[in-house]
Amino acid sequence: MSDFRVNCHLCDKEIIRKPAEDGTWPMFNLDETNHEHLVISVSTILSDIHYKDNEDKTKLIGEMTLMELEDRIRRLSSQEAAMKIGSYLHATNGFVSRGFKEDFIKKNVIVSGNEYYITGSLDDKNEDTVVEAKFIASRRQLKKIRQYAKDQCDIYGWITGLPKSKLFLHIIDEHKNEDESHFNNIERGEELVNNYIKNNLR
Ligand SMILES: [Mn+2]
Ligand SMILES: [Zn+2]
Repeated sequence: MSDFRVNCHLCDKEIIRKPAEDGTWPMFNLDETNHEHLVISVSTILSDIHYKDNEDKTKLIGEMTLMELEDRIRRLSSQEAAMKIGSYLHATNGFVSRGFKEDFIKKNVIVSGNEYYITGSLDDKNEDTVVEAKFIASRRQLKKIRQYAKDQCDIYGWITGLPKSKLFLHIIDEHKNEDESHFNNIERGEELVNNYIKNNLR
């Protein structure tokens, strides 16, 4: 079995990675004890803020619980296809991924004695500006997605220290952009992260 020494992409400590039978690559300390972090992606935090519903998931809808029904819909509508459309639209508009190393951002935070790594991926940046592109089906969704993007940039600002953002907001069915400049509210970004952790984890 091949295994190799790398630096942890989160804490930078030297670790060993080896393939597991399920195809994943778990991380180990040099003494081969598990090397693990608590990781929260920025998109998890944003979905919690913008797409949370408070419905009881055990409620029966016909034969199925709401949770089973949502699961089935998700499988049918293919999350993967949705992600590919997103990458395609980003790429055709010049937001080509520059690779994991350039796009990946992270910051650790300690809340009630636990360390969490908050991770994200930038569409682009220049010296003092985060660039976030959104492809919006129609104008009806503009207001909601703009607020989502601003929250996202506030958190990215907190992670990177970059003071400004450029929102590239493209409305697909009008072939029109509603771009906007934004000053990252870094304190607010930090507050969104801390609130998510306090409300969802312990
Ligand atoms: Mn984007
Ligand atoms: Zn680590």
